[in-house]
Amino acid sequence: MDINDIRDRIRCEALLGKVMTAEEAAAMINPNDHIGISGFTPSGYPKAVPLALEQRIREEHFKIDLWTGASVGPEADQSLVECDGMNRRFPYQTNSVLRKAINSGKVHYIDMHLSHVAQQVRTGFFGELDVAIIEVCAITEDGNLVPTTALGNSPVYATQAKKIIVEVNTSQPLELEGMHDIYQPANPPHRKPIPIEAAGDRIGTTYIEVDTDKIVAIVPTDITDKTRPFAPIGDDARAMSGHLIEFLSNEIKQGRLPESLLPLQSGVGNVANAVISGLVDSPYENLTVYTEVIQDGMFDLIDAGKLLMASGTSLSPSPDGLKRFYAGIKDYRDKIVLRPQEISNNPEVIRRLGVIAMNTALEMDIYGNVNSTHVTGTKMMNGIGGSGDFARNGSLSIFFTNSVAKGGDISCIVPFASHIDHSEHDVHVYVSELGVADVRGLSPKERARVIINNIVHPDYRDMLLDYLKRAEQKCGFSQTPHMLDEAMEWYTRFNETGSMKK
Ligand code: 0RQ
Repeated sequence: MDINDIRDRIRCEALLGKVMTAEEAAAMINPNDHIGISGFTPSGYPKAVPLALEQRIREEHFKIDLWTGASVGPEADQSLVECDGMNRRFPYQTNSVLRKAINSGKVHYIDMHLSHVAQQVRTGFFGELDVAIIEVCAITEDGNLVPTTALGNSPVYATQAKKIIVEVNTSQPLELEGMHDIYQPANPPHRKPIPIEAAGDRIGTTYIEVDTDKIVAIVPTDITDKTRPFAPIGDDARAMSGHLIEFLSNEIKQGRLPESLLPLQSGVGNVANAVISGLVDSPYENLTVYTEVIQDGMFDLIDAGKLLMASGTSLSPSPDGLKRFYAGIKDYRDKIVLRPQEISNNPEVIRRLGVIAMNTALEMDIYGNVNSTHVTGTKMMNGIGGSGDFARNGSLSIFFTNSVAKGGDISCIVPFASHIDHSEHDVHVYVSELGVADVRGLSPKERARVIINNIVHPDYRDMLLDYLKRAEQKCGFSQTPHMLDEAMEWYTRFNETGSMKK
């Protein structure tokens, strides 16, 4: 691609002289640089410059630190690992090659709440930001940046970086302009209240304001977002969605929720997408969404006329969902607003709106502590992402989990969770394919019985009830009875025999 392909997208004449190839731009990056990129899920991330950087690293052998919004596509998260060029990475990832590098000690990974990143970058916890690489669909007359399918941490990276490389991506439609709402709060003690009172409120600009002197390169590209397909919606996910609807309908009946519910948040992954899709067949109308990722299920709700407004930081559809979004962008753009993740995941706003937070657990324990990140306690899966931002601050915090994993060899509800991301204090309701455990107002020992009886698989129910009863006797009915050695035996048994069953 050359300058003529993107002339209509660069409206600032003074910047036309900065157009160059990805290789020329990658040559401006130095060994050990801290690089902050746009992108959140495999959407809106730079592609051409990371691929050119990979080639340079293969020849020159050096490493960089990569800061992102959340997971990004393989052009960054896979390529820079395969050439052995990644030293440090935060705050979230989902790539299997990167995951392997993290779990074999090759990459330092900092797994953190997504709403925390911007302030920690501004305060300098991670050192200085050398380069920001930001994907845009256009540059305004004043040289400001119009983002694409994700916003993530782009505003803070563009503001903090010493130099900015811009990728102008012609595969991203110009109709994206106007969908973003960019607002950067000041650090304490100068922070003002964030004036969002409804999911669709707009409080900022539609572009990222930048110092144009810092733009050192503009790279044309047409490489597309590599979004990932969802698993087909199975019986278990359909059952969880049904349980959720029954639970929410009862909340409405009891007068605890309005008929249009409260703004919904739904996490990443197959289960979350399936649960949202299930709401299409629910009786609810005039729904709103205040979340971070907008997945296919939300397009289903918009098409069904049930969703008035969705606020997020990223479009995270399947490949077919992305095509559907592009084809219907004229209708979808008025119902979707994309914000920096510092705002989409902001505890102040989540509490004010009373968000219903819905996230997925890898495993949980009988008292309700949730592990979302570490497989059998030691190996990183993806990361906590935004689940903690929403779970702790939502007015209703719900976690979904299948009752078993790996064909029934693992019980997803165990005596003592091998790693804890969301404590018993953060969660109100647990849902598996078998039912709902509503533990609001219950003490730990009461809670454990409701969890075991309502959501544990029959193969493990008696084992867990037996554990609880013996732990109560042994600990004299203390607040949270445990037999720690025996709790850990569940993992030893799985590692030795391939199953948690006795
Ligand atoms: O493994 O892929 O090898 O088959 O975990 O499980 O059932 O497909 O679930 O796709 O919904 O992902 C928690 C990972 C769930 C996700 C997690 C194995 C299982 C399978 C995936 P295979 P499913 P999902 C905001 C919200 C944290 C971040 C978050 C996640 C694989 O939801 O990353 O919520 N959440 N962000 O077999 C061992 C167990 C297991 C297990 C399942 N108990 N032990 N393996 N698996 N249970 C969004 C953002 O921040 C962007």
